[in-house]
Amino acid sequence: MNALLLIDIQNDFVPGGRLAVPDGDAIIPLVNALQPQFDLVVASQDWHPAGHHSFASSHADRSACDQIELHGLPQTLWPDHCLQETPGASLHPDLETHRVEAIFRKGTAPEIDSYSAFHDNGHRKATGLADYLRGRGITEVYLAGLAGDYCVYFSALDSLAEGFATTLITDATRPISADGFRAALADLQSKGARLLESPALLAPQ
Ligand code: VGL
Ligand code: ZN
Repeated sequence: MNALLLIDIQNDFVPGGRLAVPDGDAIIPLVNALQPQFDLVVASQDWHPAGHHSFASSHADRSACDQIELHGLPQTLWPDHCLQETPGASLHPDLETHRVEAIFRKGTAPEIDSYSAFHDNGHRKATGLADYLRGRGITEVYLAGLAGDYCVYFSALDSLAEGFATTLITDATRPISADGFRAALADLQSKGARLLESPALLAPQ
């Protein structure tokens, strides 16, 4: 059984949002077309409280993109984004959600960031996604969404570590940084992930 994970396809991550991924909304028609090809579709949602420690605004004399150490972990500081219950945190209105059976929220603890849909960045707390997928009989995980070099990349790493056969659909994601994405793809491949373009999934079987 296979599952499609839709990572953080939220208003704040598309052009016009507070942490816009260039061309991020371009993936949505593709992601909608891909959904019927999978046994299970699950989404994640970045869901931060006001004053989250990953926000530059939570630190005096810091700006977005600064690198700091946060409670013992390296942390990139971001503009305020995906604030709980705000329109920016909503799934994009064009995203088809009829087949989305569960939504896993992450980034809710104020003191720690959570790029992956499986764990926080310190691997201290699981979201429950891995157990949920196993409970549904899933052995193969496919990933799409935003951003390719952050939340999609870290979700794919955790998917591999959890023992799922892991495939990143490379044209169904967009990165914040093209260089960061190239490095992320090379790392994923070296760890056993498969990279695939959507036509291979959409072509008649
Ligand atoms: C993300 C930075 C901060 C993402 C979330 O969804 O890739 N990136 N929070
Ligand atoms: Zn975030």
